[in-house]
Amino acid sequence: MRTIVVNGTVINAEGRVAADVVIEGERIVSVVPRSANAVVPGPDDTVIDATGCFVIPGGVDAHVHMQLDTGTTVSSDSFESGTIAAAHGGTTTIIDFAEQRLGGQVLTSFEQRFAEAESQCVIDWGLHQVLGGVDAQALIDTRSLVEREGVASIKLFMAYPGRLYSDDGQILRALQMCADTGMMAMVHAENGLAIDVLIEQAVAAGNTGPEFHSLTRPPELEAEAVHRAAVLARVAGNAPLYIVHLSSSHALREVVEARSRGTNIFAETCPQYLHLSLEEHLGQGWPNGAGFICSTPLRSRHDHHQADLWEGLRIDQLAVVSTDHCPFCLREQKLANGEAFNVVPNGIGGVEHRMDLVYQGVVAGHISEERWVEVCATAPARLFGLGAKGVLAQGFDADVVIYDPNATSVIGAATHHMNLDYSAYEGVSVQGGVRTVLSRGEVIVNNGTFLGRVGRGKYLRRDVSRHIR
Ligand code: DUC
Ligand code: ZN
Ligand code: ZN
Repeated sequence: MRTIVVNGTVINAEGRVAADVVIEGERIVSVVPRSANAVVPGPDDTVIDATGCFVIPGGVDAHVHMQLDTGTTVSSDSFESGTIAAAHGGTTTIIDFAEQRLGGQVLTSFEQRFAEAESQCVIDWGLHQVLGGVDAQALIDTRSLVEREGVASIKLFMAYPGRLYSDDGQILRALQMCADTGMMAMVHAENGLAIDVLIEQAVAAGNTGPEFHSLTRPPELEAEAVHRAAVLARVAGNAPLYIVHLSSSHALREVVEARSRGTNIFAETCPQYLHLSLEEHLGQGWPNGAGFICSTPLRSRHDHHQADLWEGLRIDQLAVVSTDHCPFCLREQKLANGEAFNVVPNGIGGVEHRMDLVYQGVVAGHISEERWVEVCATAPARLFGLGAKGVLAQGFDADVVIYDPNATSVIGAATHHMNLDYSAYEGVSVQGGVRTVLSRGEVIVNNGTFLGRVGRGKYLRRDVSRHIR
């Protein structure tokens, strides 16, 4: 018995074709152009009509934080609710993080996180390994994770001194390991020591409104950290380097400069930096401004950051759009410690709306449909060693999204599926929308109804990517 998606326009990163997609079990067995011999469904075949729609690979969100324990609170989406929301939005793979903290064990942190996710995910999932305390044992253990658990990427922090921060020496050692193994080093690039001084000074001066979250994390300190990370990656032997949540023109320029020197550097941006701004959103004052506190922060709309990021996506200066989904409810969590920017947990929820929000860049003429597919699915799959994801072609997993370019909707907390009492995108009108989502051949969402099963998501062992050298 087969499932055949007929009459749609199949869009891959490489191009588009009027074609039918034939699925057997969990895999795509053929993509048949309709100019060739028509696919004739058999009596046992399930036929899904995609007339008027795009047929695209399921989205791959390479940066999410489900039920992340910050020490004072836990991000509000569980692996269950967060992956159901992702599925509604056309994302069929997430990569979350196991987090080793200072003094903690890498392998224990991986096992704990694995156990949390395993029984809950409704879509396929993987884990990056955060190193919050780089020492000799942590590096030995992390090296072993590639073979042992299929973990092909680490994450390091240049921000958050005293918590997750690594100094330059620690970063260099970790990058040397990445150069040696081929693991991808994801880096939160902000100069955390300088930022902490600015935060202390702002608080001492009584400047505690939400906008000071952004004003104490200026784009220059993001760019400086990107530059430093790139230099360290080169010195380490050209380690594969991936800058997470890049938010500013300044940081983008450093990525471009480093690439021109042959640095093995990639970067992602996130929907919040493409759509939201310091003035309109973070600058709303209390309580709503708290909902826009995330790091890296939202940038000023007066400074061309958004235009530069869209252009960077168009011309492949930026490789990926991930969400950095890290939701906290507004009243019970964001504001639990009071109204001061420095006590608000950092993060925005958006795993459900990434495909739609990036598609608005297609509607506005910033990027093509092919590039939309590439930055949301194909590129993250390639960069993070997901060989069966991100492409609609024979042999790939049948993660297939039927996307109606003529659908319209308005984003809002009343209708979204995330476990979050507000939406950073409340009231945003969206053109285009997900109609049907298949994960490994199984319809898990159809016309807004979730049809999957909790725990059906498969852990994805990843290999070091062949595409990053
Ligand atoms: N960085 C992340 O990548 N996620 C949440 C908060 C942060 O600072
Ligand atoms: Zn970060
Ligand atoms: Zn993150």
